[in-house]
Amino acid sequence: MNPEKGFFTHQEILSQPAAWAVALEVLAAERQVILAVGSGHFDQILYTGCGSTYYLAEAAASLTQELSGRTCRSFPASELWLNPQSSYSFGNTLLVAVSRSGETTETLRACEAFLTDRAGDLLTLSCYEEMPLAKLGALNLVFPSGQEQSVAQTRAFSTLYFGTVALACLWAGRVDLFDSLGRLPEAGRQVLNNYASLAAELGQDPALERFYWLGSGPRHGLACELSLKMKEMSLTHSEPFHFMEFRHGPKSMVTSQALTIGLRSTRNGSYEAAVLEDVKALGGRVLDMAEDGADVRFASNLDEAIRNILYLPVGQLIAFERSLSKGLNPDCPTNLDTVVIL
Ligand code: F1P
Repeated sequence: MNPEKGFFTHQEILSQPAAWAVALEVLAAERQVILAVGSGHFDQILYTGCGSTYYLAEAAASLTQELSGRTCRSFPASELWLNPQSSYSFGNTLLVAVSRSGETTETLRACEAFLTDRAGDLLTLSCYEEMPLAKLGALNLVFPSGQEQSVAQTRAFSTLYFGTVALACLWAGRVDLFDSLGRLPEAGRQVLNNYASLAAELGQDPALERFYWLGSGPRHGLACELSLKMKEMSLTHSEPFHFMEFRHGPKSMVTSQALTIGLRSTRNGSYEAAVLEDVKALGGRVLDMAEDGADVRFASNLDEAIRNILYLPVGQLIAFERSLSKGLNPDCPTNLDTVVIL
């Protein structure tokens, strides 16, 4: 008998905090090797992936540069593979490649080309140790707790992202932040428990037709990922923007059928809240997610650098609920494959 629609996706979303706790055990065990790899004299650290894991790469590059001060950039794997000259300036490079499956062709080709050119060292993060990517790096971090049945990534994304946050903390010498990662699973459970019903209400609201996701700095890549989830799971038009960019044209699209979700930071919270107020003044719907004083309130008491993962669960659940409300099956989205093999 086939499981009910969305069975796997729902389990995967709800089990993310437990997956993060298991991932932390992997990272703690590899801590010294991670420090050794990151201690190299690199001119730049590049992050790469495809689809969800490209957006993860963007979020990871932004956070790592913010914390460590090192030059960090992100590219889709297809760009590193097919347009290397216009993608990255050559120099001693640490390439961090992220892939749930570990067998996406573009990611493998990008890594193989990088190794052939001897441009530096490769570090991989993936979920299946038997897959090719987990054999290519000088260090291959594998997170089995991120494995999932569903096509659209949720638990895999957040678990792999959790891994890159830990790398950023260690490479920045922020042992304090690394040590506080252990508090994220409980903070994630609180967000899921407190806001699953709000996510269901918004996901099931037939008056909503389109979604805009606003995030800046280390949160922009996460806004892109949540927008992709809405597309993949529910076939809904959805678009991410840097927070302040929304006024420069896109806000013209605001109507009462549009929900604008803000991944609001603490650092720039007042500027970002003003954008959401502008959206409300235009008659648009708003969901404000932040550490405090928001519709979705994390109340984690964790440093802003390590709590960005908490924006993911509610956004994932909104997409999941909308998919079901449209009679779709988020476990196997239309037109999508689990892995793109060329
Ligand atoms: C990358 C990816 C996913 C996407 C779909 C197809 O997979 O593009 O991001 O949602 O599942 O594959 P991977 O390299 O992370 O396994």
